[in-house]
Amino acid sequence: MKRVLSGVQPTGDIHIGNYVGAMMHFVELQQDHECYFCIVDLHALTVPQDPEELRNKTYELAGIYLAIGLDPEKSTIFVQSQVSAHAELAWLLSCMAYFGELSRMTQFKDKSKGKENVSVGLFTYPVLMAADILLYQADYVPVGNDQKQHLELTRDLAERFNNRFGETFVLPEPLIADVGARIMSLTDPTKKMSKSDADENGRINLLDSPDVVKKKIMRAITDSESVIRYDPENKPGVSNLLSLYSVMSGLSIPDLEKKYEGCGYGILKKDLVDVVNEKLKAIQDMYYGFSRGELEMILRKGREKAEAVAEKTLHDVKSKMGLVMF
Ligand code: AQP
Repeated sequence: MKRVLSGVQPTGDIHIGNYVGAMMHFVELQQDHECYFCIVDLHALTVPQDPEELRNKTYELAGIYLAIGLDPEKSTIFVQSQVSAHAELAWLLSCMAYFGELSRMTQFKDKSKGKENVSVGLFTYPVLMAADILLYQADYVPVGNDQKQHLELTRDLAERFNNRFGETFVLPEPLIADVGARIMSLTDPTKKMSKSDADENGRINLLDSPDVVKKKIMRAITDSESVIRYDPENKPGVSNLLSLYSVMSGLSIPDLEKKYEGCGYGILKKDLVDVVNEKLKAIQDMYYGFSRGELEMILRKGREKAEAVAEKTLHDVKSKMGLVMF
């Protein structure tokens, strides 16, 4: 069975972009793949976090993983920092990664722009991500479009290691959806929907109430043409709504264009509110049913399963690199 690994940071509010770009695919993949899904709290530390908030968000994300349909009997769900092999392999790989290649990562450039004290962790973030993936010998990594460059770096590092020390790592392939891999902000459809965007109205959070969802979608930026057509370059706002609608409803974009031919944006938005709220209700009904004790039990089991696989890879890597093993 092919292996899958992916992770989400327990920061901010998990939004519909995270869901349609990555998380909803986790649920499909667990049916016929050996899946590992982690809560990447070490990645969250690359920018300042409030300790109590980070812990709460970690439990929240565990609950969301289960609420969207991840089944702990099928998928291994765990917290990254609880499997120390992630940090260890990240160090070993960082000794093989080049300063120049990390400097070219666009996410680092975006997140460090204009900031004075940028952590070294933010710079080496993609190496930790490579360690997450390579430890589990993952064949596939379902991610949103923004992670494509990091995946390429992961493959480069794996290849470099294999060439120098012999076949060790599987070269992972990104799984990036055709529709929904880059959901844009509702208030500025030229930038991606993001947890760290100060403008709350730009994103729909998975735990938003129906009224809040309605307000955000009805206020979403469109254009003055009033024609419902998928054209991301000239009509980024409407195209973004169509992408969301398509992924959430299962209807294709051409079908939606046909359905709303001659209609105004208001009708499209109103229907999208219903589609989104129906989906979020199902997630929220599940989410609020888990106790912290139940979540801890699932995460503890996940840690044990993940650790067994990760330790095996780490042992092999250390031995090949010439570290003393006894
Ligand atoms: N707007 C998006 N559209 C589609 N997919 C997206 N992802 C993120 N934003 C979008 C995908 O969600 C997964 C989890 O993301 P993450 O927690 O690792 O952090 P991120 O990519 O940095 O996401 P955010 O929401 O933009 O957070 P901040 O603001 O903290 O940077 C990933 O697979 C990602 O591709």
